[in-house]
Amino acid sequence: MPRSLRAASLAALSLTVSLSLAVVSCGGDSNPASPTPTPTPTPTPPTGGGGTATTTITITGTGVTPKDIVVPRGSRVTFVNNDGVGHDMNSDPHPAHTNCPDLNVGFIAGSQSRQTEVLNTARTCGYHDHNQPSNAALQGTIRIE
Ligand SMILES: [Cu+2]
Repeated sequence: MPRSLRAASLAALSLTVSLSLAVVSCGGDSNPASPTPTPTPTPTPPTGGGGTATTTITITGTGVTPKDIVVPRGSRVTFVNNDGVGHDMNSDPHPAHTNCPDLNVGFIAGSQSRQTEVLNTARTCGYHDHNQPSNAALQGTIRIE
């Protein structure tokens, strides 16, 4: 074996050994200073960009709030109509409402609320007021995670 190749083999071998040692020492070093697990922080509602963590959407004269929400799978979402007039809330697309039929709550009279079916599939569903399908203030998304 040429001298340079032999040196390279040795270097490769020693690299392999030190990598293995690094993996072992890394795996065994799981923060020995804190034996008690860190408490899970309370979820903070505004998640920014990805939608607000809540299961309630409120309708007023200025539209829906919050427009975009995030819910865990298995949730129901409640539409609360605090407007003086009725709103007909349904899944996109208008007028078929077939993307997420579980959230087709239909007509909600003023001062009433309606709850969706249990939302079990992880996906993002757009919704709108069927009586004002082009009113962006009455549109939003529900992201099911
Ligand atoms: Cu519609």
